[in-house]
Amino acid sequence: MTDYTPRPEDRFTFGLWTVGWEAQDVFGSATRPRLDPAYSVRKLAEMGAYGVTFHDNDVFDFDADESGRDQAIGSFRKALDETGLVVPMVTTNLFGHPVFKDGGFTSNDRRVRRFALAKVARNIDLAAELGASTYVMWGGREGAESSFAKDIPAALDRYREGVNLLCDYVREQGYDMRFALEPKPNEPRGDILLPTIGHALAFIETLDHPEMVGLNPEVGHEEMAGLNFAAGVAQALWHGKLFHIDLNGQHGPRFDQDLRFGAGNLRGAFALVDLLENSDYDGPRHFDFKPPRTEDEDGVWASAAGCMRNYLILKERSAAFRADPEVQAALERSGLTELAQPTLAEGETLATLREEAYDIEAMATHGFAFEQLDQLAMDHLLGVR
Ligand code: GLT
Ligand code: MN
Ligand code: MN
Repeated sequence: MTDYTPRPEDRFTFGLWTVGWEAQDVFGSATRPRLDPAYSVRKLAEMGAYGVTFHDNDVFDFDADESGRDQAIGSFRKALDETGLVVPMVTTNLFGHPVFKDGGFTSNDRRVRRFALAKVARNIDLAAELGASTYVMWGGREGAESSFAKDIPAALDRYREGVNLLCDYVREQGYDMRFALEPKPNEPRGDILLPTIGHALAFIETLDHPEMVGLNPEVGHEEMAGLNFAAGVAQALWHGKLFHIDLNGQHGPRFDQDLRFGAGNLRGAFALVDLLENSDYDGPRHFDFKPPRTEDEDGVWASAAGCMRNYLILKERSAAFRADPEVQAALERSGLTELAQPTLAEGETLATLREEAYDIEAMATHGFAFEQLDQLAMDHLLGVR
């Protein structure tokens, strides 16, 4: 039993843009003032976080001159040094400025594509300087509203060209860094390229250095597409491609809610924590949420604390679930051990199977007891076991 107090060893990280979101949306202006990145760093450190992540323009403005940029980075770094917070991941803002209205790597305007790549390369230098080992690419503006506005194969060629160039750059510089693509089906574009984990996994295999590129899947993004996030993450792990993860909450297929982790689909969150905690993923537990527009600054920190608390509660629930002898018996009864066995035994062939006598009646009437197993999971999640 724990008191659910987050500690740096829990490896909880937050994007500066999450707690720092001023809460402007499509229908209304900001409801909160801007937070100084150094202030957010100190606040998150006090709360037990391990690190922070950022887009270039979360730290310095898009149009900052050299001295403005240096000053902003300096004050941010000072807060990192004072608190011991680390920066495991960095990313680029290729979506906010009007220049990126048709995307960065895949804009129909070649000048924009060239500028976007230069912007990323420059920020990769900063990421390396700060010790980040993961560089996220969320192509939120890489897409279209009209099927006739984007030649998808050509856009994917340009996407691949961009990622290949940046992989080469990281190799040339000798940086210890990998890229993580973040899929999303739509919003802000009507349709976004690489919309799901599956699309992104297939794209990665076409790259010059597929080993340098993995995924940064986000709970809400897969659920917006009606997909089971834990199942997608399990497949990403199976491919060795879970490089990073964005944790948040979502109520099914609708706009991207970015709720605090645990809100929305709680059963999905339980399955996810159970998966992560029993996997070999040892990267940060990164929260990419947006404290709702109704909240003042206290609400922002309450929301951030809730993300970590919910993760720790679910982690404890998962450990109790796995340790329960009745659960272990139920897993056995449901055939989980059997599924782990190869279908053919040593020396057998398809011919062996064709000659085998099958008791079809026994197989057809055999119950899998998945309901008993699922109810045990539910009991543990609800804290009654
Ligand atoms: C943006 C988006 C997130 C991405 C961030 C990385 S920015 O807030 O909604 O899902 O992870 O670019
Ligand atoms: Mn995200
Ligand atoms: Mn999101």
